[in-house]
Amino acid sequence: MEKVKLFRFGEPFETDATVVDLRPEEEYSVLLDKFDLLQSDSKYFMKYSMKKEDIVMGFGETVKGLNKRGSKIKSFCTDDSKHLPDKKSLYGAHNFFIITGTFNLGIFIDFPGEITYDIGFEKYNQFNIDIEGKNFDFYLIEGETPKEITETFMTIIGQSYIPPKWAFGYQQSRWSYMDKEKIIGIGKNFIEKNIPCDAIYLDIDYMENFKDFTVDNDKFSCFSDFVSEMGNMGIRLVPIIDAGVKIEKGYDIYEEGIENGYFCVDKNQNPFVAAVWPGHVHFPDFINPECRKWFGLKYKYLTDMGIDGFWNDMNEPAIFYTENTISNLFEKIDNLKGKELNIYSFFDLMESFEKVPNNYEDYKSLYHRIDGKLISNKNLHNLYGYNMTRAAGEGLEKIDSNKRFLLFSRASYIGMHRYSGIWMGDNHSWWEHLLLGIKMLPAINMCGFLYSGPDTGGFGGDCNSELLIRWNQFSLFAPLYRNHSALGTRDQEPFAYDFGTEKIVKDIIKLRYSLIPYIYSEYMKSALNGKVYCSYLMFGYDDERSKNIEDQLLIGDSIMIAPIYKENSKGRYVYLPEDMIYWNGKTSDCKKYMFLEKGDHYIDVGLDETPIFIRKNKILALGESAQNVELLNKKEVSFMVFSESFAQYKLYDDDGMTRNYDEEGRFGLNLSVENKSDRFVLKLDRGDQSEVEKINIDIIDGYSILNIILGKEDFSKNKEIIIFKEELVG
Ligand code: MIG
Repeated sequence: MEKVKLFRFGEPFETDATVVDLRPEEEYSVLLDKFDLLQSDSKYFMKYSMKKEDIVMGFGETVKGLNKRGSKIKSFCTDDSKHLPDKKSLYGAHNFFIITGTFNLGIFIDFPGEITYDIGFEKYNQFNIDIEGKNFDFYLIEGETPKEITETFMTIIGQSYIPPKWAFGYQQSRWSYMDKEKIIGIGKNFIEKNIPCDAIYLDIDYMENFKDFTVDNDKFSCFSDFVSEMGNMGIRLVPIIDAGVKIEKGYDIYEEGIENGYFCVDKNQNPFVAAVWPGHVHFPDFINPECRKWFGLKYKYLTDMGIDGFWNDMNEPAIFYTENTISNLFEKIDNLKGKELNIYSFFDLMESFEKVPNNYEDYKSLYHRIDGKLISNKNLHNLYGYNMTRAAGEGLEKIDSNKRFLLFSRASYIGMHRYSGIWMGDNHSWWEHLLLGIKMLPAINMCGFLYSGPDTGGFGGDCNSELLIRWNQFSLFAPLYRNHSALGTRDQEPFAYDFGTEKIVKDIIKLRYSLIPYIYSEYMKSALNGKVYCSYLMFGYDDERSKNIEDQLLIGDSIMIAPIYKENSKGRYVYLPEDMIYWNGKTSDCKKYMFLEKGDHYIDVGLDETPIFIRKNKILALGESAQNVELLNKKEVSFMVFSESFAQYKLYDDDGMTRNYDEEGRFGLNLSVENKSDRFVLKLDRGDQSEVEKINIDIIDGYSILNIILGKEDFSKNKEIIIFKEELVG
């Protein structure tokens, strides 16, 4: 931990973002060497002069690319469904970033209130940090590379959330699956059309009047039977839980919350009232551990009926309106009625509408009760969604301590990554948002959230066939691979288009299932060893070009991807920092491998091709696709090997359900392939609980492919298998 220095300012609120106990530095000189520090009565300001070559990266969920220079970012969890290029805040608040240039430095500001970062927006070289408070922890993390810094950071924030293996399957969602017949029909479609699918989502429509932990008895009658009926099809249901609790006499969650004082309050200590989906609601005070315990165990209502996954929504917390904001608006309208509006009063009126939801004044007047004191939400704002999801995570652990549940949240703060994943919120069916997801996933990974992904196809707006195809070709590499769309938009399931589109999307989903051995293995090794699963090229290469590339990503350790994100593209340019093997992602017919030398290339990419690059001296593992994760054939595995001199792969596996992670490699398989002038030397080591019986190896040696099939008899420990090139070629 010598690489991490903690500078403590005032008396910070305990966020539990980190898991190690560091002694704060006594001297601030190391910090003051880098930053100018200014303060007012209520705030701190930090200033850093950027050098020309400095790149500022990280910050998790933002609308920006790899390098945040030129941006303004506000760390304040916000529900805003228009992710336009100049949006300063999205749903998460992730205060970890790295400055890399003349030196490398990681910074984490553990402060749950608002922080504004001006990263050369006002002035080209000036990086200003405005912290809306005086109590926070400031971490400086040293390291040789951004990768090393990120990994050190991950050791201080603790192990990332691990979902069940089925959560790596394809998932179908839509806001407006109005009744169970609709969902059964969707499920049947997947089965009949042989499109793999592991889960269908229940959006707010399944609830009775949008009340948490209720089920609409009309449209979703006999709920547990419905859950098992879907289960028999191999499809799990994942219901949504919202932050606001409906105010309704007799509704148990409301009554218990009131009785025990679990709700956030206003300045007079009355439960704070806001309006969201259910109408008027109170917000549970998740900062209070008692409230967390109570709310977390409520998930049992649904787990008892067979549910084993959840998504937590609206937990920034999102507010449609309060009495305060809505009456201000009405007053304004009343005052203007009958008068002639000039341009100023007209636009002022228009803007007044926009100020109604998620108004900062509302967060200021929303209070948490902590140790008998009232603390405004504005000071702890970014902890709200985190603690709702922590409540769920801790509750689910109490409900079944050894079971893995699927859990992800919309709002987040670092620390929550130990309990769940996040999805990227309400994106749009725009090509720009396909690219945005590509740029965002590695930044989110850097902040500890390994389980993440975009709404594939886009949430808002209508998605056309080509966009759906290209989006799936990217999302298939994201840990969370979910197609989701909004009420009122066109249907977006793979079969809602023409037959050609359906066929292509189906093959992409099948490619995902083929790659699950690798995706799961890489995810698990990353989570268990404190590494990222998905990263920018610079995490693997130190050349100058790689430092600035954000539209090609490393997925796990063995492959690079270069998704197509422009409409009507027939291909794209890629930069290869080293020799690689290109594979077009086809598993059966038209499977194409190509040896590509280090440097720049233009690759043709047909609509049905998914560009995948096997890195030098790396091995990609894969298997056959299946209807769902449980049905994947564990007896056979394939490897694509690019061994220029020596390549090794450790295929991780485990039971996928319990928390008994396989640290010993019992379920795994190790393969190494040494490339000597006249022969390949293979070594294989199979864990004693591995079910693999047959191994299919493609050694891609420059322009030729050697195919080798190994059976059980070849598995004996430390046995070398020698294959002479002469025998095989020709
Ligand atoms: O105000 O539950 O981001 O995924 O479909 C919208 C309805 C509320 C926002 C979520 C979205 C979800 C939608 N929710």
